[in-house]
Amino acid sequence: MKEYNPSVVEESIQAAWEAEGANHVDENSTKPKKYILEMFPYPSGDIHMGHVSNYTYGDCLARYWRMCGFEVLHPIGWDAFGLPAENAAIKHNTHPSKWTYSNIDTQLASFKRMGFSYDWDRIVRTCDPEYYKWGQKLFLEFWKKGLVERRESPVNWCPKCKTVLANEQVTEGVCWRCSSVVEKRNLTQWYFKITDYAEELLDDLEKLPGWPANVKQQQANWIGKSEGANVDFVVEPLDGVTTPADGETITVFTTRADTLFGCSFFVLAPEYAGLHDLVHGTDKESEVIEFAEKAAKVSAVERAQGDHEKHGVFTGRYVKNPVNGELVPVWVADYVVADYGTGAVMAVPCGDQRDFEFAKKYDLPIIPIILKEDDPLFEQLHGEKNRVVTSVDWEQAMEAEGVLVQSGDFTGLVGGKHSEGEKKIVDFLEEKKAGHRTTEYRLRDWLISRQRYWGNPIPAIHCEKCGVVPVPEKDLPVLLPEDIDLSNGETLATHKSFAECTCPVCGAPAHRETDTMDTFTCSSWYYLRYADPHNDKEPFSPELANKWLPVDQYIGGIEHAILHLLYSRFFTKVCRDLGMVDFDEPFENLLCQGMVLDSNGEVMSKSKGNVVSPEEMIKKYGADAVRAAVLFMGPPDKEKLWNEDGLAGMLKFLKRVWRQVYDLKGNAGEETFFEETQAGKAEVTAKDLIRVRHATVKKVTEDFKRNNFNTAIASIMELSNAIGAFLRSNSKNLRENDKQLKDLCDDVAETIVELLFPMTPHFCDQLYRDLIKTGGRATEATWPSFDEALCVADEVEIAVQLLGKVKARIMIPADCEKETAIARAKEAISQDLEGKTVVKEIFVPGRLVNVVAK
Ligand code: ANZ
Ligand code: ZN
Repeated sequence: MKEYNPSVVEESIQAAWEAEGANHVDENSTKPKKYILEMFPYPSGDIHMGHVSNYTYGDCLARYWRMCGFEVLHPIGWDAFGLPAENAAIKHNTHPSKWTYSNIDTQLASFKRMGFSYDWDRIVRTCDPEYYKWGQKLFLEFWKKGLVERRESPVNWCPKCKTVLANEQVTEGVCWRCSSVVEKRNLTQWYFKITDYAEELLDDLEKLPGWPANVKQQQANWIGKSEGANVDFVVEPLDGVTTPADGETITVFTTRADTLFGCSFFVLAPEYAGLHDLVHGTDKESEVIEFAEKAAKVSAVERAQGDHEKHGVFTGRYVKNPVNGELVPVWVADYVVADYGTGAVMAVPCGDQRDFEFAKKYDLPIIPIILKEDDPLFEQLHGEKNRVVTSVDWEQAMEAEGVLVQSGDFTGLVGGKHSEGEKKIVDFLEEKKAGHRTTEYRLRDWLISRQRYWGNPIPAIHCEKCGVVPVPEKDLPVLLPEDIDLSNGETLATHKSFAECTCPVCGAPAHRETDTMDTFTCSSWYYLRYADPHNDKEPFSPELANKWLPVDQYIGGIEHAILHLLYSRFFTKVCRDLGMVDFDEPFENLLCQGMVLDSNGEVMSKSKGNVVSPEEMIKKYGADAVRAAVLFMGPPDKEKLWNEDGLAGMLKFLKRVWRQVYDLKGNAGEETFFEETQAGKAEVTAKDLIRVRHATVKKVTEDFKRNNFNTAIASIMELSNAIGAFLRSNSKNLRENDKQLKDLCDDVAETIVELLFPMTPHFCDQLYRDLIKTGGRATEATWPSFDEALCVADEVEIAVQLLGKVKARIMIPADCEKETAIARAKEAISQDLEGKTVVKEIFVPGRLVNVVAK
């Protein structure tokens, strides 16, 4: 076939791959392994351009590494549980499984149409009982290990999704999925104790040099390690009333123990457990309790934001400051978070902006105990151990480092986070047994139960006598019942035959747990299952997991920087501690792809009507042109602007390469394609072509190692330009059947086809089978090698300009000095320069000399 016709080529090559079982992983292979993985899709409907770019990057790498002699595991599957299926089912009166499986079929067909080289025998769908059974088994293992807990606490409830959410699924107070404002509810829920791994999850980020720095930073911030101290304050008894809190200790967490002498009040979170005891029977009781109930509704997120108006009320109680015995008034306020530290704060308005604003509002003293040397008060208070200034009228708190003043024996020390002052005061507290060093993490346990149908059932049973007991392993999986009428409001909890069961311990009638697991539990270990997808004895064999993992290159969206990636790291560490794997981190290298935006830089969305349909583009230009154009749009981690012209251009480029390969292989016969275009360009000799060929292979190889697919394509385009010029310059010799030239042509044809293969596989495989190696397959070709010595240009062509106009082209040594280049250039245009005076010469190495003359 002389003209490239994408649809014909792609159809026939895809049929060939299907028949040949291409990309099937050989478990017995002795080659070194690579595991290339893209985050598996959610089966939401048709594929979109974001899918196309994400999976094309992965496919390109998988194909590249296969060519480099690796046995490559490149699997695909579906993250198939989740709320959209349930909502769609309710809306269209169908079953979530029907909706899900039909969307999977559609996406699968599109992936095949794109020519992605997955091992189709390893498909994992998280809603298949063969998969979720093992998720339940892992749950039971986690439970045995003490990593599962049921507890009552205030949780995030999304009123629209009608389910609780993990902290990670609430951004600035709204649901990650539907953007409804999340409410706080006190509920008993299931948790994974991810906090047991907080320290390791933070420390091991250092073991991930192949991850983008911003993702690691986001994880570190989310885990939020704070080193500080717990400080004990004792509740002062009241005159006249006795309360359960008298003489009891209230502990605060502080990172700034150095500021203890500036503590002018004390604040408890509205949910603080000991609050009732504190005010019980006092005349403040009803006022405080009423306030606390109202304030508890301010979400944790808002409290942490610091910019909302703070409210508080005095409890009437005092606690004793352990460093100076001073009595400090205790307040309740809505800017203290219940589940951070101890839920109690020693307020130091001179050093903390939130305390400062609260002090201003309620007219509490702002005691200056830390000063900068240029502070107007410094002169007076420098070295002053006693409190002589009791309050200041500052504009804001001083949050940076400074020198401690009015701080007893600690006066004069440097104060601040991790400062000498802080160390000395904590030492003092430890000696006095009034405090100790401690570390706090912002990370909370992972709330995994969801009150929704379309998820993995939590394998537990509630028995009146035996309590909450695990479903015995032999009874796994706990199957989701098929017969459920969601549109009539039926849930697992109201589904009788599901919810009613017998206790596996005592045999009494019992109640099955009707919560399902957060779908993020399903996506936290699917990459392990791919190593052993059909195992019906265990989630995966440790041997196979250890063989294939860690994933060498993981590719996905930046939106998973915290959620999925953190949870997966946690699962891997637990599996390691369960003896199931012997590595610490699941993903060695991470590529976060940038979004594909429309040509105006806007997010593509159905509501905006600016969605580009991959299927339509494939029809118009072919899958290969779509793949190459997407790769060519820019660096993978940057945002990309969609431009259909790029597709047309890419198709044109492929057509040209197609003809060039025919020409190079001497198959053009009489009606040759030898290019006539580009008059005025320099000759390209055999020697030049050899150099470009080697230099291109070198460049593309380097580009692939850094995932720079766009520049790789640019280099291949330059190679094609050189081929075109070479064919034209040598058309006569080529027709004369020169043996040496013929060998060169063969080599260059094979090289360009192989270089392009990871990006445009159908196109290349067709050329390969037809022309490069009759009967061969590009899927079995090896990556071309290069000779370093042949990559260097000994001579380069540069343009010689006079006042910016090209007057001549000359060849100069590639490493030519500026002076020599200018001299040679002037020589070449000596006629034009006659009678003129040269004012300036500009030399751009490898490109041009511009002479300015009058
Ligand atoms: C006294 C103090 C003085 C503080 C000062 C800061 C500056 P990070 O670094 O984020 O860990 N804090 C402690 N528990 C809190 C809670 N449950 N809700 C709101 N705030 C809380 O923050 C630690 C600091 O946050 C602690 O140190 C405490 O205020 C406050 F000049 O103690 B600090
Ligand atoms: Zn029982």
